[in-house]
Amino acid sequence: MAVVHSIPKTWDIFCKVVDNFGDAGVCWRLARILHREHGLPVRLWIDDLATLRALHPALDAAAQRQQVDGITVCRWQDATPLPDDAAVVVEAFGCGLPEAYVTAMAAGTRPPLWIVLEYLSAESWVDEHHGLSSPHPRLPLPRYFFFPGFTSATGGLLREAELQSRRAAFDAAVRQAFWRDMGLTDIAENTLAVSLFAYNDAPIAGLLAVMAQDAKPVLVAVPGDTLLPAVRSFFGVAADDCGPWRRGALEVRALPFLPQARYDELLWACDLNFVRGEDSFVRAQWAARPLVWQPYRQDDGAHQRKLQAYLNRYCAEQAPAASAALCEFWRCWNGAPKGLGAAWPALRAAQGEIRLHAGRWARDLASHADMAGQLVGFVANRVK
Ligand code: TRH
Repeated sequence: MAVVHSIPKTWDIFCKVVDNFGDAGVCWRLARILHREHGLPVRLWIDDLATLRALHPALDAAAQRQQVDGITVCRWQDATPLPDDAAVVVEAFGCGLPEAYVTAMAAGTRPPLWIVLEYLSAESWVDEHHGLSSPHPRLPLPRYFFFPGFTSATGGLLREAELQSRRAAFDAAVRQAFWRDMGLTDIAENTLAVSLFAYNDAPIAGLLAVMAQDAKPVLVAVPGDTLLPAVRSFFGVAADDCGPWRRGALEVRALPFLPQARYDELLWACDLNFVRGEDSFVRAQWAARPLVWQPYRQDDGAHQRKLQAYLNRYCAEQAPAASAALCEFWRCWNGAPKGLGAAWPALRAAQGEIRLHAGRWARDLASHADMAGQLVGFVANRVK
């Protein structure tokens, strides 16, 4: 009688949270898409369940192993053994793999395919490096770089299949209901709604000061508590003051840190989104709304190169005046805060054109294959 071997196909994703939410945010999103849209069994090994829980509150931060939305979420352990069914292992952002797991991979006859998932960048060198093999220095293990990115030569961007329909269904009535849920019932018709997510070295006081001078009402929603000390200091209120805070045209509201899916809704509800790092940056692009990005600071200044490379792509097809206003504002936000006083009115004046462009940009990006789908295809071509 023929022996039928079941083909192993489980994906192991390894994630170490360096700081902030981006590492967990990207890995969780990838895990969910692989499972929901490609039917793959996925295990997410993560060393910081509390951070993941902020993104997905249904998670138990104390559990060693749990099943959430079809994903097996495991606490990272250095002694993690290699499960029999592992077919693909994704090492997120160069976090390394547990030594025991790697040793077992090398000893096995059919080691899982090892993918090193890299950070997102719009720099042109990414096109040449995406998909390159990266042999392990000591062990005979096949390993490949996978770079997300903005061109068809890269691995693309994470995008759920239902994202566009969810966004399209977010009409004026749903938007109003969203604001109501956030405790805001009285937003005037001509208000500029802004979401503010940034690192705490961003020039928050400078931004709030220019917004307070605006000719129209500006509502700034701040999710999470990172920026609240700077906001309170701008308004001169005590550390336990929860707002809302008002000055001139400006009103600032503190929001809780939202679950990942609700954060999308905040981006869709706003006219302008300040975002940072990697995942919120991508989501703001899918929101098809004007955005201002603060890249994650790196000691060697690599973040400034990333910023410029992105602006070069983003502004290439934009009307020159709008492009100049946007670039100047991003430059001020990322290191030249004295210029914000002039850059804000210029940004406001170009807002209509910048919004149209944001829609075109999102449509153009959506014409590229999404990252999870590309990753599945990449693996299928190598695992026979
Ligand atoms: O938190 P971040 O600054 O993460 C960063 C970057 O990923 C950076 O590249 C990396 O080196 C560093 O971490 C270690 O920003 P990012 O990438 O936007 O991740 C934030 C996540 O949090 C994203 O998934 C969106 C989510 N989020 C919510 O779910 N709710 C919220 O209310 C907010 C503000 C964000």
